Amino acid sequence: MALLPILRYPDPRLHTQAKPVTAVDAGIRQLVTDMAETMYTAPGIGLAATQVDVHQRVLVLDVSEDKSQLKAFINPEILWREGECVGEEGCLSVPGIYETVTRSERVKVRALDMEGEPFELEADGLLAICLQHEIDHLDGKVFVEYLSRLKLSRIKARLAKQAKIAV
Ligand code: GNR
Ligand code: NI
Repeated sequence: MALLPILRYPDPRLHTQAKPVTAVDAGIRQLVTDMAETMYTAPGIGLAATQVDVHQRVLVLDVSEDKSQLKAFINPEILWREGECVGEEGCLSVPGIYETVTRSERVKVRALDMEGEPFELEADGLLAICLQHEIDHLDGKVFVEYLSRLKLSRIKARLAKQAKIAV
């Protein structure tokens, strides 16, 4: 097991478009294991491979109360989306920043599991929000980029100040 370092916004590597996984092999299963450990330790409810500087379409999440529902999604695709919802989001790559984002309320996702088997999942609530947040990471998008330019420039200034204080 290994903890992986998480890239911090505005690291340009967070804007990398991740490539589809071609084979769900031992290397991918190890990546999923390490990402899960990194997510639980952070702690966070989701993590995309992009955030640990691996540019393959892999994400993990666990939105359960007791952290017992780890889910891995390899090559996730949104089949359809419906409705709109507004919620406060945070991101392990943008520490200490919480902002309201509008997302689809329900999504249906198809992905491969750890064995390389396809599955489909209809999600709403926090699971739907988290899936959209993580799939955005795989497409090189960070949630703060949905905000106004003014808000984003204020956030960048706050992050720059934080980075100076951090050792
Ligand atoms: O831990 C996380 N919490 C969270 C809260 C609201 C909406 C999305 C998230 S995902 C985030 C972990 C993370 O940065 N995943 O990419
Ligand atoms: Ni994030």
